[in-house]
Amino acid sequence: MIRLLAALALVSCTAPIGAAFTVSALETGWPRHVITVLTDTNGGPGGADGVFLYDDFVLAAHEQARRTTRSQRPADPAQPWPTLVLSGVGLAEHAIAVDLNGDGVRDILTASEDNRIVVHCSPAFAPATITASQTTPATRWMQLAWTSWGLVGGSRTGPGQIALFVSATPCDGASWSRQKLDDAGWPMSIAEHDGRIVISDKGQIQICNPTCVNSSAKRGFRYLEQDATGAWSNTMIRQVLTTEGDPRFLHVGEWRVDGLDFIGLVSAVGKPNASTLYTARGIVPGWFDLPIAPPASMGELQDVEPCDLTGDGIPDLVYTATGIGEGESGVAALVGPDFTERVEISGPGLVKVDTLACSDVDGNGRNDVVTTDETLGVLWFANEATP
Ligand SMILES: [Ca+2]
Ligand SMILES: [Ca+2]
Ligand SMILES: [Ca+2]
Repeated sequence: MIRLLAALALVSCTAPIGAAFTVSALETGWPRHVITVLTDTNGGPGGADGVFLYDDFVLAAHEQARRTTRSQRPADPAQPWPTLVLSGVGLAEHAIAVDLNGDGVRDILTASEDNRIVVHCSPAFAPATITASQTTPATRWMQLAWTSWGLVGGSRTGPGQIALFVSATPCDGASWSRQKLDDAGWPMSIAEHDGRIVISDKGQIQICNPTCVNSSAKRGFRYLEQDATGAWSNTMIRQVLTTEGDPRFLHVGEWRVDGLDFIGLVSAVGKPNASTLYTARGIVPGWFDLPIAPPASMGELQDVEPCDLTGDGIPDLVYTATGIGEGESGVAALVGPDFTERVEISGPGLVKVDTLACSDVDGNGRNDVVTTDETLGVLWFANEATP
């Protein structure tokens, strides 16, 4: 661990922030653009519970509006984004896009908290509920991932579960089968990496009927792995104690530091001990933590993602928050040596921000930030520094 920390420090110190990059103040933030805003079922402004970025479009799951949206990036992304609004999804929590029927157009799958996963196949995008997702007792599907094995869903309550769904005719909702792979508490993220299914789980004790399950043993980061016989095993990478906070959205990837390759997980940990857990393995056996203090003046941490904002090729860390207090930020970043220089992205005035994604939305050579606020809708913030 000491060697890794030294390696990180060495690389960070020898890589100055791009001269054209501007560190903005909390009062100002970056220019904000609206991608999609829906009216919720109470007539109020509707944000989204998750935003997911693809090559030239953004998916968002709008729980309060009971909709999933697919917004196409226009030539000028500061102009309105043409949006396909999909109904029949109920309490939409998460959506993914994958071409299921082989026509070259990505179809859309939505995880819904009212005990269903819904598929919308091109070209009509009519909703078809995957009947195998309608469990007894009911469960709340929170997360989806398209993997080498098929569709993996994660749910909470009922009790929660991690399940694999497969179908030879996936546009037919009745054709899918479900195989439970593991119990779950409150899945926040599911990702395939290196032949495994990696999960972040809040693991809260669930109110469920008829059986209540104390899922605290699932709190943290773990992976599921299939052996040669087809059986699935469950390995805890890093348990997160209640005294540490809640594991939130997880990002898993590989990166190179000082010429060495690492596999790493990064996740925000919410209250009480708000922190960033950068869990890595590489030059030493096993997994270990690289805790990083998050940006000051934010609400409760929700997401953190490695993303190069400064243009030097070295990932910076971008954060979102919920429970944002007056004068606090909802989106901010840490850049520079050892992630110590704070960059304001949203400015104050946001309420509850969810997942984030990085992409050069406007093509100016710098990564921008796409996210959603509960009241302002699906947004992107322009990184206007010139490369
Ligand atoms: Ca398709
Ligand atoms: Ca950078
Ligand atoms: Ca840009």
